[in-house]
Amino acid sequence: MLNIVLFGPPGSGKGTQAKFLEEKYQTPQISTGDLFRFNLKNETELGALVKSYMDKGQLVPDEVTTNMLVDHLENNPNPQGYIFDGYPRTTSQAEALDRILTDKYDSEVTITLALVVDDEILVQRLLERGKTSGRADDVDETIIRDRITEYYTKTAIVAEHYKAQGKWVEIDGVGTIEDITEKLNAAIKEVL
Ligand code: B4P
Repeated sequence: MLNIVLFGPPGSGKGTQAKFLEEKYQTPQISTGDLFRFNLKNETELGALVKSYMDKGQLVPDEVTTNMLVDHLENNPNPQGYIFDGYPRTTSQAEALDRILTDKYDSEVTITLALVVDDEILVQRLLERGKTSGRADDVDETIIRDRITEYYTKTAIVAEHYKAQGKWVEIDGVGTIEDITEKLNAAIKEVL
């Protein structure tokens, strides 16, 4: 299996790049953000549960997020692997992903690609997306900054988990979308 973790702060280009990688490697993108938004849109029980967290730019509790991921994996088997976009976002999620891949697939994360982008560029990108995305968490600059703070307080530490496993590669996430895709592909080529 090729299991790629796309990592980075909100607006760093994870979702944007996942689409290209998905096509090239035939490994489906799993975006926990997209899965939550699907539940919000369809007014499911899970949607009602996560709405207040997402609207405020806070992380959804680990157990809720991991249970949703496990369900999604079970319903979408792909022996070739996956692109994890926006999961894990805490060390507890990173440990859960290791367990899930080992127990269910006798596999592991192949590589973690971390997109590095300056905070002010992140804010500008997300405000720009907010003009058309219809996402409540993209329109208010305070909420966007809260999401970035959540990243530094809860998510950035996940780097240590993957560095300890020798699976951490940082990629400059500023530049054209095509240039960044090329850099990601070059890093993946090293581990194939
Ligand atoms: P996500 O949906 O993951 O939101 P995101 O981080 O904003 O998206 P992404 O980072 O993929 O966007 P992209 O850069 O591609 O999460 C939303 C919320 O869901 C979280 O706040 C949390 O509440 C919840 N959640 C999700 N996963 C969770 C988890 N594991 N645990 C707990 N809670 C979780 O795109 C940003 C913009 O930049 C786009 O407009 C794009 O066009 C632009 N862009 C991309 N690359 C560019 C480039 N190179 N140059 C210029 N613009 C670029």
